[in-house]
Amino acid sequence: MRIVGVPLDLGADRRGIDMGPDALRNDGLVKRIADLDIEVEDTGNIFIPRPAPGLCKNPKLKHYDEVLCACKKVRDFVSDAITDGYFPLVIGGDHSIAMGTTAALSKHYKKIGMIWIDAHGDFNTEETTISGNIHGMSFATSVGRGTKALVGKMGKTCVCEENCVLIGARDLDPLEREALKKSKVTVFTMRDIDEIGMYKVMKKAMKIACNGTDAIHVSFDLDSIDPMEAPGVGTPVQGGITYREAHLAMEMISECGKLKSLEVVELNPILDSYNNTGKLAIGLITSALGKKIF
Ligand code: B3U
Ligand code: MN
Ligand code: MN
Repeated sequence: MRIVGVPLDLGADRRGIDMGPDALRNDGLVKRIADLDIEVEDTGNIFIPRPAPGLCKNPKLKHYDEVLCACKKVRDFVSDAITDGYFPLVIGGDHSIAMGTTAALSKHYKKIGMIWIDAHGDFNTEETTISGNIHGMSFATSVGRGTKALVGKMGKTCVCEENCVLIGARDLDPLEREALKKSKVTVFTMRDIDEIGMYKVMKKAMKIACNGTDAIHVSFDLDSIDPMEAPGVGTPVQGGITYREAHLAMEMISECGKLKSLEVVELNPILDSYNNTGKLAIGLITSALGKKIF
């Protein structure tokens, strides 16, 4: 297992998320993984230069050059990890980094399924976005949709839309919602989780993501969890999944045997209380890596 830290906050256009990777290390991430008898190599953080002060070139694609440059570095680090035989764990950082991770996976696998756990859809494009923040466009980009300025910029994508699942959604922009409806992505909103429970949602999700694919990527946005339990995130949204539901999801993913990479994003230590969100994130990572209660 190789840890790639990405202290990027420019895709969210707000400070704090850049401290996510170091907060996770400070809370004992490496030791907790090593305790599972997994060999861990921490490559430290990718260097992210601060943007030059001045006018924003395109308010619909904020910090475009810097985010793209960072994602290309993520792609190369993650791809090297896979080439060297490691399981990549990418710790963010804002969710735009998924564009780099999925581009890396696409160099190594032919047909990739993806489970995107998030309060948001991240399915915006330059045309549909309200905020102009690129972290709200990374899912769409990873399946090859939308903005020309982003799609294909990191190489071709082998993430197959019909093998993609969004879980935990409760805050979609109007046009983003339409785009998701038109896509082949399966969406399990909070209502679905309320109605049928996380166990059944995950059973269905795993079936979709595993169907004919040779790898599964899990992209976990910590804002999917209810802010009462995970307050330390960039964009908290009420009414999220519980600590227990999140663990169950990760345990079920770990058992499928196809998980080839994991990223955990949007931790904002400044807004956290007693490091609870960071500790929760580490617990979820260990569950995904096979930690069993009994
Ligand atoms: N959909 C909104 C909000 C958002 C997306 N991702 C996060 N927030 N974390 C947007 O900015 O595109
Ligand atoms: Mn997200
Ligand atoms: Mn989110």
